[in-house]
Amino acid sequence: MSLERTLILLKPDALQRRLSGRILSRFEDKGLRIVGLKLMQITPDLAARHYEAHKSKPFYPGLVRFMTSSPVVALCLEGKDVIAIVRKLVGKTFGPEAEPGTIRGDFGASRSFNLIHASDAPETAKREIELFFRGEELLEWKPTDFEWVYDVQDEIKK
Ligand code: FUP
Repeated sequence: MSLERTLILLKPDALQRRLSGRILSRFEDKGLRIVGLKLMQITPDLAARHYEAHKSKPFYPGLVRFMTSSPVVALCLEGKDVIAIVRKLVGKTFGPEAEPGTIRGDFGASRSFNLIHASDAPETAKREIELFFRGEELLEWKPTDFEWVYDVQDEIKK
């Protein structure tokens, strides 16, 4: 089974609104494995590197101001198809458009304070994880229910 990793940020509004525990529970409830987790203050330099693709957009200065305004929780999750699974749990970019049942759909009503970031592809996940975590901060471990979360029947049959 090939596993991938993804970078998630609980943004300043998630912490200011004391939603981090409930958002973290969504990922644990789904059976995803936490391999890295920390509270941190994003510097303007780190925000610029993380959002370099948006540098020329009109919302960029406000986005950097928001992301550096108070602490965030950085989270690295590992699992099979974890990037796509997490994007589905997170929902569409803007709260008013995100489906109920998703994190942004359930907790967000803003078009700029949207609670959470999640990597959108394997290449961006690798780049973003390296921006936010040192190698030794990511731990290898196997939850005891791993075979129950990921049905291994298909692999046994092979
Ligand atoms: P997403 O992948 O859903 O996080 O969204 P994008 O990569 O398109 O945008 C990154 C962040 O820029 C969003 F989380 C919010 C912010 N943004 C705005 O504030 N205004 C916009 O019009 C678009 C994005």
